[in-house]
Amino acid sequence: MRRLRLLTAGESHGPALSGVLEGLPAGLRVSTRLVDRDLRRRQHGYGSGRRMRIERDRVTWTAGIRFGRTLGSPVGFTVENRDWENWRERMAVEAVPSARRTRPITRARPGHVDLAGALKYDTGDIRDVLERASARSTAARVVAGSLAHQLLAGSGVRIWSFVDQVGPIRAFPETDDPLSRIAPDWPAQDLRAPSPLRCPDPEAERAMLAEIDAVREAGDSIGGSFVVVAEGVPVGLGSSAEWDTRLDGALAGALMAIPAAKGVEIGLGFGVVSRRGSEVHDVVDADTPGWQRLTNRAGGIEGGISNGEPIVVRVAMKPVSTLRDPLPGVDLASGEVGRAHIERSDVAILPRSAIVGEAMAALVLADALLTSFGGDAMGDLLAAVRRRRRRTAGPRAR
Ligand code: EPS
Repeated sequence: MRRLRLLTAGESHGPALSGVLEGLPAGLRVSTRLVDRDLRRRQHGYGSGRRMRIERDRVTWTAGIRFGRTLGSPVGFTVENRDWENWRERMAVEAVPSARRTRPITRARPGHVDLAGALKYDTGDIRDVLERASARSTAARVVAGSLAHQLLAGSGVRIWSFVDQVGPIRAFPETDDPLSRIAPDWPAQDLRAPSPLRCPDPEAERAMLAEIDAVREAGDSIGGSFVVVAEGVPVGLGSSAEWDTRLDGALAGALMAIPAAKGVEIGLGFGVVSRRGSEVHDVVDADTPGWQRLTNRAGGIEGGISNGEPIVVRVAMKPVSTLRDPLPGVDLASGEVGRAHIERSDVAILPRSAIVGEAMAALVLADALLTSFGGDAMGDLLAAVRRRRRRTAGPRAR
C-alpha cells in the first residue's frame, strides 16, 4: 500500500489486539457503530468453536479521532480479548521461572505455523508462534478495513461478500456468473440478519450445513471459498505502469495474506485457462450510456486498472489445521511422530473469513483511491473523485 499504512499487534490469548492506521485524510466521519457491526459480523457463522461465545469484540479508539472525525493523524485502536482472563498465567507478560511455567507445546500440527515458526524463532514452545499466527489477529484488520470502507462508502463504493463453496458444495453450480443469481437486496439482508453461512443460495447452504455437521462428527475440518464484491469503484484505480501499481496484484496479495487463504481469483480466474479469447473478454454494451460491458468475466479489472464494473475476487480457504482427530505431528524435542497437538478450534471458518476479505479489499481499494486522488482532507478527495466520475461517465452519459 502506498498511502495507507497498517500495523497490528496482539496475541490470540493476550490482553488485547491493537492497531495503528496511518494515512486517512482529515475529516472522515467515523461511525464506531459500523466498526462494531463489522466486528460482530466477523464473529458470526456456523462452524465456529467455543471461543466465539466468549468474545464480544468492540473497538476502543486511542488516537486520531476528535468529535467523531479523523484528524489526519494516525488512528490508534484496541480490541480487548475477553478470554485473557482465562489465560493470565499461560500468557503472563512478566518473567516466570521455567519450573513454574505451563508445559510447553512441542507436538507440531501439520499445516499450521507450528513447525516452521518454532524453527524460525528458535523456541521449544510452539505456543510462542501459534498465538500470533492465530486468525484472532484478523479482528484488528477488520477495524482498519471498516474505516477504509467508510472512506470508500463516502465516495460511492460498496463492498460486500458471500460464501460460495464449502468443501465440495458450490452455490449456483450451473453458472459462472453467481452475481447474476443473487437478489439485489441480499447484501442488505445479510447485514440485517445473516444466514448461518452467509451463502445466498439457500439450497446449497442447507447441504453445506449438513456437510459441516458430518465433518465435525468425524473430528475433521473443512475449507471452501468466498467472494468479495466491490461496486461503484471509479474507473482508473491502479495502473499498468509498473508491476507493483497494478490493482489486481495488490488485491491478490492482500487477500492471500488472510490466514488459511490458499488461492485468489479475479473474475473468471482459473476459468480462463480452458476457454478461448472470444469466451473470456468483455464487450462494451452499445445500449448503455457509459462504458458498461455485456459481461464481467474480467472481474472489474483490465490491465491492472479498475474499469468501472464490479470488482469480483474469490478466495480459496484451506480447512483449519487443528483437527480433533489429529494427523500425526512431529515432536520438536524428540523428533518422534505421533498424535499432533489439539487446541480448541473451529470446524469451518468461511462466513467469518469473508468479512476479513471485505476488510482487506477495502484497505487496498481505499489505498488505491488515495493514490489516484490524494487529498489531505475529505473534501479534496471527494471533489477529485467526482471529477473523475464525470470525465469517465461515457460519451452517451454526458
Ligand atoms: C484460532 C483458534 C480459535 C479461533 C481463533 C483462531 O481460537 P481459540 O484457540 O482461542 O479457541 O476461535 O479465532 C479467534 C479467536 C477469532 O477471534 O477469530 C486459530 O488457531 O487460529
